[in-house]
Amino acid sequence: MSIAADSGRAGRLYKSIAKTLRHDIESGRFAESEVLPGERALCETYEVSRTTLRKAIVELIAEGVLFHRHGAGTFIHRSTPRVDQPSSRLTSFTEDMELRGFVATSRLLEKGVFLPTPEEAMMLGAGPNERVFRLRRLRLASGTPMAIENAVVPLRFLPDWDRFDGSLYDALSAKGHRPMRGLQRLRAILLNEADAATLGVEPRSPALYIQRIAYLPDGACVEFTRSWYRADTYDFVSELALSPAPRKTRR
Ligand code: 16G
Repeated sequence: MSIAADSGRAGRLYKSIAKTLRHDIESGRFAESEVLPGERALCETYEVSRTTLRKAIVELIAEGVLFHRHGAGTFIHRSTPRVDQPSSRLTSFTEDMELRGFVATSRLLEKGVFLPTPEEAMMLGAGPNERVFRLRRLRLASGTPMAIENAVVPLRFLPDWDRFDGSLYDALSAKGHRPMRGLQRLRAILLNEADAATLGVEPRSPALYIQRIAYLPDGACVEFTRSWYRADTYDFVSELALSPAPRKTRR
């Protein structure tokens, strides 16, 4: 092939990768984070070279779909404001459903031990070579699909992960690693096609995306979990208390 024809093909390729990436961002493929996955992961996902990927990213930055923060990576531009909603009890799905009178069950979607992604390592405060147990499950309440959950736990807290079955919090408790404190962040999203199919709803149905980081009493991070809860079946309730009135200042 001539050099001109070859460079023409490369030009078309990066345009088509930019288009696919734009579509994936819009359909919620990267909804769990504002940071675009790393170059290596993206090159593998889209089966392209770094040069082609970088050109596609530059194009999307020019369009305002992505933006680059020096030293921090490439971010997805989301214009909708987010609200942090505090919650008061650190319960498991099994406990939550039992409290409501449902039977909690799960369908296993993925289970295994991996090296953490950069995002997982950052969230868990783990080193890049510290192995993690990854668990992706469809959670059901008396047979109704409620949520998809991706839990990541440093392997040292659950060394016999291959025997895991049932409640994650029960398994951690049995090892003396019951999470004691957590930080949770929620936002509304539209489900992508695959997750919607798993949850048995129409593509682009609304859902609550919940990210939980849970800690042990000594401050070690034991869990980083991302969940997609169906908006039509789940009410998220927060207990509120009157806080002392702010003191009036004299003018
Ligand atoms: C809840 C937690 C999730 C935790 C799971 C354990 C939310 C949003 N998430 O679903 O972080 O991993 O419970 O449930 O509440 P399990 O003990 O029933 O497996």
